[in-house]
Amino acid sequence: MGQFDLTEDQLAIQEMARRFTADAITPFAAEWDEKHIFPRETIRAAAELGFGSIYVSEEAGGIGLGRLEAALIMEAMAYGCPSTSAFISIHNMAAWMIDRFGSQAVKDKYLPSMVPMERIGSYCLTEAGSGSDAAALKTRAVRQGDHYVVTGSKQFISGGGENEIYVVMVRTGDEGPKGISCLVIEKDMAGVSFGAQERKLGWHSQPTAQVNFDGVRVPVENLVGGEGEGFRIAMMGLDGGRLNIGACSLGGAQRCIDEALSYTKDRKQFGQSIADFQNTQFMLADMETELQAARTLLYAAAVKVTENAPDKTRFAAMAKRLATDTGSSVVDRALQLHGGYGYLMDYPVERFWRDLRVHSILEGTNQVMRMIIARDMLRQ
Ligand code: FAD
Ligand code: 2MC
Repeated sequence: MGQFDLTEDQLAIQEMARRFTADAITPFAAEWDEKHIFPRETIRAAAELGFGSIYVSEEAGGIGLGRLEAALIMEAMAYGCPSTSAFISIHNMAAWMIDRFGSQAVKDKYLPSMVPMERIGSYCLTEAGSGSDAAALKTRAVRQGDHYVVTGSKQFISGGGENEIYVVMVRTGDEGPKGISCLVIEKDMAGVSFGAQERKLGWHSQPTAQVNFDGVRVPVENLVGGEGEGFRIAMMGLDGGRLNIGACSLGGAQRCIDEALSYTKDRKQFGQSIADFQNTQFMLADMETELQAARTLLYAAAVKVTENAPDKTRFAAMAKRLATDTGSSVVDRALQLHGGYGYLMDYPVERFWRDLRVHSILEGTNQVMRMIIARDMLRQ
């Protein structure tokens, strides 16, 4: 408590998210993982607390908070289930893009049902041929009268097949980032279809699938921002998404430190608790130190994104890189401290190990984060 000089309000939000997690997420997360259950009701319950619209403006029905508050909420929920927390983060990113850049018409059409997560949003950037090189995307939207006709395919879409709303980056112009626009497409529009659910190492509480568009007619009013602004909007969405993914790693790693503390105190070998070995203590000390350092950077980056600081993108990338790498490394060491039991599904650490692994890959790989950081450094 009192960390990072959090205000009374921020501490209250953190406490609310922790209580919600302890009651509604932690007791069920292992089953969601094992049986691949998508906890739609729990997600709706999170939205009742405002967690589906954390940085959507109050005018649009959101709770209008900043990115540090979002990070606190994501971190708290990830203590129970990083996969579910990250899923809610992606919805927040999609809703924010509509609120921040959409016309009044598109906001009125989608936000009233997205805020309570009656309709859940996906973010669609990646394609089979364009992952890290996102600006090379090929999904094409051709204007015909008052509609765009969209054809193409998006790969690895979180919520694909389940979610109702798809915020999709499409090509309306020439090659490169300036030819990209952002369109809201609905699950039920004619010509939308989905690939099979991907079989993944982790993130089992949420679906991932290819989303296909075959001549989908989308009203022009569904454009978010102007034509050609889609890439910048997508990247600004990711500035916040990357903080949240980093926060999910922090929360997951914190849980594994707590699990390791209690396990190493209980487990006896050579006639003593394994917590009494200096090696165990030094490992725990390093895990705690590294996690606190990553948390401090992430909270600082979150404040920069809230304040729209000129170096916000670099800080979001640094924080995502450090928090996700540190989170995975901490969880790996917590698993080691559990010995063979850490490898079993009877203990939660193996689930966190699997769930956190993808955080170094998605929302921009950690190599892409380094590219963003170094480019910004060299520009100065
Ligand atoms: P590639 O870009 O092919 O990269 C392969 C390797 O090459 C990586 O190690 C990468 O770092 C490296 N590399 C590439 N370029 C460079 C370079 N210039 N310098 C150095 N190294 C480089 N996308 C969405 O749009 N929406 C989603 O909801 C979504 N959800 C996802 C959920 C899951 C479970 C997963 C696994 C992915 C999801 N993604 C989503 C996609 C994700 O963002 C991409 O997988 C990621 O951006 C990497 O793209 P890629 O997989 O094509 O890898
Ligand atoms: N905010 C505002 N504008 C930005 C921006 C940001 N964060 N990042 C880039 N831009 C602008 C940039 O200023 C430039 O505009 P201008 O030419 O007017 O100056 C334009 O966008 C193009 O940027 P770049 O020249 O940097 O584009 P480039 O193609 O070289 O590289 C890169 C961009 C590599 C940073 C980007 O493609 C990227 O982030 N790749 C990773 C893809 C990714 O993160 N995918 C995540 C998918 S979502 C997901 O995984 C989920 C789980 C939801």
